[in-house]
Amino acid sequence: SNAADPALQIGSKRFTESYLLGEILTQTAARHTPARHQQGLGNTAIVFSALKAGSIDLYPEYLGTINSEILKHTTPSSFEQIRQELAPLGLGIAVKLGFDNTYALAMRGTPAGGPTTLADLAGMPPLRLGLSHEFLGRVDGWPGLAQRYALPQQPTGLDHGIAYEALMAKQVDVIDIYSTDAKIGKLGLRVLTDTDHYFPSYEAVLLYRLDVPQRFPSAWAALGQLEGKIDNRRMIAMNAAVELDGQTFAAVATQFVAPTATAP
Ligand code: PBE
Repeated sequence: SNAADPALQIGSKRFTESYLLGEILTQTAARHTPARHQQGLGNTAIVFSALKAGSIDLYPEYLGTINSEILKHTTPSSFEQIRQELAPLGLGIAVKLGFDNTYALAMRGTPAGGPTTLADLAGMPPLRLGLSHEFLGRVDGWPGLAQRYALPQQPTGLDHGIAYEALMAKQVDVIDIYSTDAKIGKLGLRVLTDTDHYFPSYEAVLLYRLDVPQRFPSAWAALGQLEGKIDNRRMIAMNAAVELDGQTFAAVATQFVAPTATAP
């Protein structure tokens, strides 16, 4: 509950997909109750703090991120275990949206030869890794990855928003990608196989304050209808509409929430 504004407060992190999902959730809720999108508040830690503090009521998050980055577990937990662990904090998870946005490392799609797995990077110390700031410090990020695959490189930090540009400009050779990013396919990147299954699954869910269903019952029911409605293909296509076609977050979200027929 936000003292300054009685509307349902929805947050998002600072990358395309999170903005888009925040907008979809806000437009969905706004059909039933006043709702406000606090866009791109920051990284996971910042948006989660806003949730705990009550300055936002809910935001889209990923199960692997909740387990690793928020709860700091080094081994996977089930949906039910995570739900139970969040309850004493006055928080809950619900509404699996239907897609999984995992981390991976990727390189320019050279025609043939070169590394194809994360393990292959171990034998290539000169490769320049440019990794997103949050990934560099996460429990499910670089330190554990380097240890798992005995990787010798010293990565530099970059903002995920410029990672693809830096890769294609050959400023770096390897970046971390989010598997639903539209540019992976567009640029024909080579995604390195995680043969050891280092990365957990990152199914998208709503992370919310437990009083939301009582405070905003009809909006909450509408948000529940989003369960299973966004599969990986759909999410990639919506990310592409913003990142490759230059559409606004609001327009892409509206097309999802209240689709209008497209001209033949
Ligand atoms: N992810 C993968 C990260 C970024 C990329 C979506 C799980 C996260 O926001 O937690």
